Amino acid sequence: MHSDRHTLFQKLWEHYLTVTPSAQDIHRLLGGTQGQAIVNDHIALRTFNLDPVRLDRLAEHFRVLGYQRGGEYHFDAKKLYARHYEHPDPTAPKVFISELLVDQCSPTLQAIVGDLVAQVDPAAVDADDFLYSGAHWSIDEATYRTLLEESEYAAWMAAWGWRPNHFTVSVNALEQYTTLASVNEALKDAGYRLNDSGGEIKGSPEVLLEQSSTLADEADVRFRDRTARIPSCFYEFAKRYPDKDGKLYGGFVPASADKIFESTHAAGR
Ligand code: OOG
Ligand code: NI
Repeated sequence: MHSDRHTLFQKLWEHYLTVTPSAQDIHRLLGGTQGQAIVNDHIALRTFNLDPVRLDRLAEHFRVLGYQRGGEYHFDAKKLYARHYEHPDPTAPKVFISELLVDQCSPTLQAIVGDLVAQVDPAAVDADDFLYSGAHWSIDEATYRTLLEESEYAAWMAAWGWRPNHFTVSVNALEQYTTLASVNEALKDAGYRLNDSGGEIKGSPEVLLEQSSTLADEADVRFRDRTARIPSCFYEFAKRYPDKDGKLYGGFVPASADKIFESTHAAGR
């Protein structure tokens, strides 16, 4: 595990960019006209609720860096459970980690995913690079398609493995843009497609968080039998509002998160 937060996030960012080139361009688009660097609100990671790769094991990489448990979130229809982690240093990005509740899925999915996870060396889970180590297996395209019919999340994990699913621009920290709507307009003007599941803007000032995201980039994944272009990772934009004590809300909103997950869907492209 990394002993330095900045090194870990730098590595995560580099690996994210290899399959999400639009993030680098959007970074420039939103930050290019100002001296200040883009602030990352949070990253998200995905996993399965199977040993040795459970949510808790991923969270351990952040716990050793001083992160603490935040809220927990349930997504019954998608069969997902999630938690967020936050750091006493308010400039540290938050971390949103979800896991697929594999035991609630079909016997076919359980068999496929069980076989993939069995190929992970348990020692690799604690290694420095685990959170950006990708897939620890090789699958054929038909297996990917079988998973895709039941759970887009499972298929995404099978194709991409462990890597940050997205980074998030803190709109609060942008100088040129004050509203999420104006960020969205700039992105669309530049030709980016937004995830409009649940509307382009998820959440509201009332729930203290507004979010939007691009539709995931597409990147080549090497299946055992052939290489195919499939959705990879996306970029998110978040604006937080102060609670009644004047403190910026630091949690997540389940109804919004439920739609953000769909940024990796291929439907409607
Ligand atoms: C996470 C989706 C939820 C948020 O900010 O609400 C999320 C994912 O797609 O893995 O990131
Ligand atoms: Ni997010």
